[in-house]
Amino acid sequence: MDDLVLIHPPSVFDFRDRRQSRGPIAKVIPSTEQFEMYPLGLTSIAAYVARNGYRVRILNLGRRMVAEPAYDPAAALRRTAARVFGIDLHWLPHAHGALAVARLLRDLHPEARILLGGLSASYYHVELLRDPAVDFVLRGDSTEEPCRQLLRALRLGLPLDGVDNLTWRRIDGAIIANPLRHRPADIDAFELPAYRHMVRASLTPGRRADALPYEGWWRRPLTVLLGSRGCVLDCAVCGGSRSAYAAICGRAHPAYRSPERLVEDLRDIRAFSRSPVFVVHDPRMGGEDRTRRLFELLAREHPPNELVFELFWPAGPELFGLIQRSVPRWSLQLTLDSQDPEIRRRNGKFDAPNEAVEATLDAAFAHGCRTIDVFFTIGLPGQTCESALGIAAYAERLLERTPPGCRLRPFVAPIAPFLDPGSRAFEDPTLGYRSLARSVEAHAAALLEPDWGRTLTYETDAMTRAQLVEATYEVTERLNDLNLGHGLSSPATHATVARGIAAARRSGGPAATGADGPWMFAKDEMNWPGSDGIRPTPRLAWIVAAGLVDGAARSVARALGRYDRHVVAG
Ligand code: B12
Repeated sequence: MDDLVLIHPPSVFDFRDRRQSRGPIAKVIPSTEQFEMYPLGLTSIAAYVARNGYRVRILNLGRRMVAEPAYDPAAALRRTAARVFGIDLHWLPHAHGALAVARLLRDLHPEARILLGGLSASYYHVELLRDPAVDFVLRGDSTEEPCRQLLRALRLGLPLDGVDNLTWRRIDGAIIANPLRHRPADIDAFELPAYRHMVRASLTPGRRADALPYEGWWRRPLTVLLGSRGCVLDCAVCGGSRSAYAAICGRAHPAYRSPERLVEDLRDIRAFSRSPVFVVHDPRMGGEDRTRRLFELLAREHPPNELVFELFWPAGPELFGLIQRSVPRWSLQLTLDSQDPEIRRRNGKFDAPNEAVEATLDAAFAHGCRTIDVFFTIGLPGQTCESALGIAAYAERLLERTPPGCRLRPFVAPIAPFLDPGSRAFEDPTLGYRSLARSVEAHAAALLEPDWGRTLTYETDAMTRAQLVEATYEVTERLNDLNLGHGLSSPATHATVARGIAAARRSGGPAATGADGPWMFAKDEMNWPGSDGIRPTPRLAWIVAAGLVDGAARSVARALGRYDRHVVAG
């Protein structure tokens, strides 16, 4: 029996029995509308507790249900034996799936303990504990060590009040929230994400189908470098912002991964992937010294993978020169949100005039940047219909001024399906949002609505839900035309997107766009050139071999009762 099985649920547990039109809610990510990509943190938890001798595995139930129509989740869960089942409720769009899986497991395995975790579970820990299907929530952005503490306490029968960050139910029914003590400033000690663990698990016969992060991961592995936990910005609509992290994770400032450790992570990625690597958060976030050091190390590394950086504020020749000297192939992602600087200021990202935005784009291209993805958002504070529609004209301007041979791709997405709990937009009524769901249960119920307009759980003082939906269609249509006109998408994709939007508009009802119809770009066109997947390398062979040796040593130690000696680094 495993000590811990970490389960990633689909968004809606019985989605296969429903006809729902989810519109654009998952069109800019590798997942389908079931959000079947699991939080990468599951791998760092699994790697950490495994290193301490516990038997742990990941079961991506969502992916299996999406990919295999005959897969029976109830039968699979019945066969799965574990002392503790950990279910992620990281993204709130899993509210329905996570609770349904918890309740099913409670029925199937009444003796097992059920643990939830992730940002949304942390926010809603007390409500979740009121559900008899939930025994524990581990709060915060760093639950690797608290998870070990919990497994240890359960194994040895120790009191639960000693487990950091744990919310639990006392024998008399009282809900106890232990202090959020574990908020490590040093995040170098964890494998983050634990690619070695991921690769080993997805190469292990019998485990592979359960362990894949999403369909097609081996062909096109999306990999990221996670430079920090927490963010310096306080964007109104983000549940991972400075104030949201302070409230939910007790973290007032980001914790940074050292440039040395990030380069080590990159080596692990290179061991199996030649696909582009996404560097999450603006690389300048930790200050000038850290930025210089990172690029100094990258210059020595000379990574063959394309690196894709995010920018949160304007940049110029200084940063781009540094990147150009260090990274042979690089691109940018820029969440500009709106063409209106006043709306950007209110939200808190790219708070700068449009001249500064355009100078940034020019300088990036001048320094060899290959592609710039510009993301626009619908549903921002203070954004009217007119302003939302203005996105298309500005996208056109940016496309027109892109130098020949350079590639800029505009994207638009509504804030959907939910406002992030903990974000200023969710918490502060003066920002102009009316939220139509406050509890986990209300969000779970919203996920059962037949169309995405009715799943939206908010409107703003400038736009109703119907207007948010219509503005999304209109801007998407305009961008669809622009993309075709600028050679960014194929005529076939253009025609399918146009048909999908027209059908969605006409019916406003279920299944109008089809579960997986393309939106703006086909998922294939969104893939970066060079996304050609896996490559076996000596380092990969070494990672696999070291894993086998390690696993054998752990089994022996465990058989001798010698485990959990609080091993931190691997
Ligand atoms: C990187 C990232 C992504 C990556 C995903 C990478 C991945 N697979 O994890 C991409 C770009 C694909 C993405 C997509 C989405 N994201 Co995102 N993402 C982030 C970002 C920028 C950083 C997250 C991070 O640092 N993770 C670090 C890893 C190591 O930790 P972790 O995975 O969070 O896990 C730790 C804890 O959360 C916890 N934990 C997690 N699960 C579990 C389970 C158990 C049992 C336990 C005990 C603990 C636990 O312990 C882990 C280890 O300590 C945050 C913003 C921010 N600043 O935080 C938004 C954020 C998390 N995303 C968000 C959203 C809404 C989404 C989308 C739903 C958006 C959409 N509509 O498309 C999708 C969902 C994707 C899917 N499942 O298919 C919101 C979540 C708000 C909320 N509470 O619901 C955030 C806060 C902000 C935002 N709006 O972007 N995202």
